Parts: sequence; structure tokens; C-alpha cells
Amino acid sequence: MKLYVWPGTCALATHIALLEAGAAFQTVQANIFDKTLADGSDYLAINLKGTVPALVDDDGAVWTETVALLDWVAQQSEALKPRTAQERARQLEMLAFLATEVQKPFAFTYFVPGDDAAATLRAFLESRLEFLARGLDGPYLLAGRYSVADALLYVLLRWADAAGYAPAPALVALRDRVEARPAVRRALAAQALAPVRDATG
Ligand SMILES: N[C@@H](CCC(=O)N[C@@H](CS)C(=O)NCC(=O)O)C(=O)O
Repeated sequence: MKLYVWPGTCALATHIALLEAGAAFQTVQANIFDKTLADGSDYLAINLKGTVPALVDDDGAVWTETVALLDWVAQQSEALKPRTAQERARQLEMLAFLATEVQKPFAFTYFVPGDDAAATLRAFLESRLEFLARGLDGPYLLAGRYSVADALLYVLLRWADAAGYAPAPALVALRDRVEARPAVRRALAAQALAPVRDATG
């Protein structure tokens, strides 16, 4: 299996999840700006969307979309697999929220044309982070058990830190808890990324 990534992007969540699951895979860097691979070949020939993550399975099938990939990885792993259909539905509910209400608006903040849009997006994202903090009922997002949703939230909280947001202490604690996991440390090292905690003390 090959996972196409670009350092620090949402692909980091799938990278973490695959390591947590003990999956056999290799990572390949795809430049999301010029859509090339390291050998100069065309990334669009692999993933027409030109985005990461993309997973190419052992049969050569290409899979994209963080929500689908994280759900699939979780289903492959005893440690990550939701224990009931209801738990899986709750996990999908959370993944969809993170992907549509936080991940995508965050991406727009890098490209907004004017200050008005930037301020609107920032207020929107602050309200979503506040919602997540208020809904926390334990060390992790879902019923107190570590899940692939925490891996995605971790990536988004890295972005929040880089953009100068000040999430609630409970979210910062969750971020640090996730960051301390061996699989997360391995993914960060593989993508040559520094842990947030080391940067913020
Ligand atoms: N809906 C996709 C979004 C993927 C996405 O936008 N990835 C970003 C990095 S976080 C990217 O590759 N952007 C490059 C581009 O949009 O051209 C997912 O959740 O996987």
C-alpha cells in the first residue's frame, strides 16, 4: 500500500492512523502545489483531484477523502475499530464535522481575498473549536476512547496553533495527549515535523 502525503497536511491524520493500525505501507510525497512527485512525474495521473491524502491499495485501487480513509483504517484495526454500529456512526458524525466544519474552512483561511472574509472564517472556526471543547467528556473525543477522530483533530489543532488560535485548555490537553502517542511521534518524524509541544513548551 502507498499513502501519498504532503507534510503537515490533513494527510498526516491517515498517516498516523495507518501507523496506529500497524498497517504495512509506504509513504510517498506528492507536491500539492505543483502536482508532481519527487521523480518529476505527474501526481494527477495517480489522483485526479491533486490532493492528499490518497491511498493506493495492493490491487492498485486509488482511495481518497480523509473521512473515508480514516473510517476504513479504523475498520482494519482491533485497537481502532468502533465496538458497535452506534459507535461507528458517532465516529463518522465526528469525522464529518471535523472535515467539513473545521478542516475545509481552515483551508479557506489560507486563500481568502480580504480581511472581512478572514475575520468571518476565524470567528466561524473559533466557534467550532469552542463547540468541540464544550462537548468533550473525557480524555478523547469519543466516549473517552482514542479514535481516528482524535488523529484528525490533532492535525487541525496543529494548524490552529500555527495560525495563532487559542483553543480551550481541554483541547490543548487532548492535543498533547495525542501527540505523545508513539505512532504520532513516528508520523511526525517521517514527515520531518516538530511536535507542537516542543515549540510551545
Ligand atoms: N476532502 C479532502 C480534502 C483534501 C485536501 O484538500 N487536501 C489538501 C491538503 S490538507 C490538499 O491536498 N490541497 C491541495 C489542493 O487543494 O490542490 C479530504 O478530506 O481528504
